[in-house]
Amino acid sequence: MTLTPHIQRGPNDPGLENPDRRRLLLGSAGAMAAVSVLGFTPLAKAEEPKSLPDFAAWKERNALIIHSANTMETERGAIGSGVVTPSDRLFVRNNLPAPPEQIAADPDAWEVRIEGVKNPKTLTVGELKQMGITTVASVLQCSGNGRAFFPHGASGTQWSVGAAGCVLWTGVPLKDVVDALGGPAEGARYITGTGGETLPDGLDPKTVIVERSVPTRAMDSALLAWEMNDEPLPVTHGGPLRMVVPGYYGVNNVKYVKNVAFTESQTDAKIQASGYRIRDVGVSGAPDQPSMWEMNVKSWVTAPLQRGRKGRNMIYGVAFGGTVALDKVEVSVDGGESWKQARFLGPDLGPYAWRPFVLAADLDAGEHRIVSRATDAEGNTQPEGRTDNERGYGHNGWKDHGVTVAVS
Ligand SMILES: Nc1nc2c(c(=O)[nH]1)N[C@H]1C(S)=C(S)[C@@H](COP(=O)(O)O)O[C@H]1N2
Ligand SMILES: [Mo]
Repeated sequence: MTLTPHIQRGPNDPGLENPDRRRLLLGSAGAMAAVSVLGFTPLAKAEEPKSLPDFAAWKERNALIIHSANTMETERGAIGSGVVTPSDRLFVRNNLPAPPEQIAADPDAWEVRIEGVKNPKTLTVGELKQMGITTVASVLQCSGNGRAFFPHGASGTQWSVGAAGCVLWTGVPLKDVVDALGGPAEGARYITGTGGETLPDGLDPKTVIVERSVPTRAMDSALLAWEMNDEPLPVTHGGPLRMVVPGYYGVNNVKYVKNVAFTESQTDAKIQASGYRIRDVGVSGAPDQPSMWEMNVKSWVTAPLQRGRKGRNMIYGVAFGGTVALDKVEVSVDGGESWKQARFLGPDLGPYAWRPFVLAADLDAGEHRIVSRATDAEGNTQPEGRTDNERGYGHNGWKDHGVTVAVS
């Protein structure tokens, strides 16, 4: 692309003779200025090298894209062929500043209040550990994963594919806890979990608190987890205790959970009432719109991403069905004209886990658009397109998630 013919130059403009040189001299700020002359709004300031925030300093810097101090995304190429996402590569997303590390100094002493059951009770993690235990592999994915592909410029973190990972969660089945406390109270329709952050002063708590309600149909799979990937759950990911709702979008997996209540209605916290709701572009969030609960079927290619060699190429990716097991994944190396079924790789860790897949494909020299399309066991297949919506949630269209690879 050449900007030259469109730039309106003044007589003293240093770029008069050579616009490329002008851009070099001014760096990216100059390039931005040139772009805005064309009528585009620059998306971001010049890229500065960012470092990990303190609460996530233990993460693998090179595997992450740092969007902000509260939002870090896994690089598309950092997933590899693994079933389980290494903890130090997993994305991070905080709506509020993370609580201090000290909350996990004595993890067994952390308390959670269980309400809306026959016998409400406050329990420590130490006590929970005596009530039952299970390990579940589940995909943790932010509702806005794929937001960057929406052309209307949905506000929020511009996640591509990396606000997701597959994690082993260990803890007590919520059902075991509820049964021990006499079962849910009459009329309970939702499970409402409250995050343990200290709320900022001077703001209405309802507008900032992380409190989420999910339907009681999630009770049989939900757990209160104290371990992630076989290690004590780090505060970064919700330690000492997290409510995990397998197959549900990230936001429902409440970190540092301090209250779990069986309720007749959904919480009126903003994050539930108007946040995380699917609505048309330009429309405000409201309680009657669909809430981000069960995830939909989705997949994406993780390698190759840019370049391939003429001949045989191993194409890798990951796929999952949300709360439904996967049936198959197909891959196309011609942008969706023709498809071949990929092979699942590694052990099947259950319906909530993702499945890495691989397809060996012979590629001719030239550009290839590589896309993948997953189908779950109930016959739901990823659509080709996306459903535009105000906040850019739930994108599982296969077309946008493809990669263009130059083969030589
Ligand atoms: N207490 C609490 N729980 C929370 C959040 C939060 O800010 N506070 N963020 C939610 C959102 S929007 C997502 S996507 C996931 C991110 O989990 P992670 O940071 O462990 O990757 O946590 C969810 N649970
Ligand atoms: Mo999220």
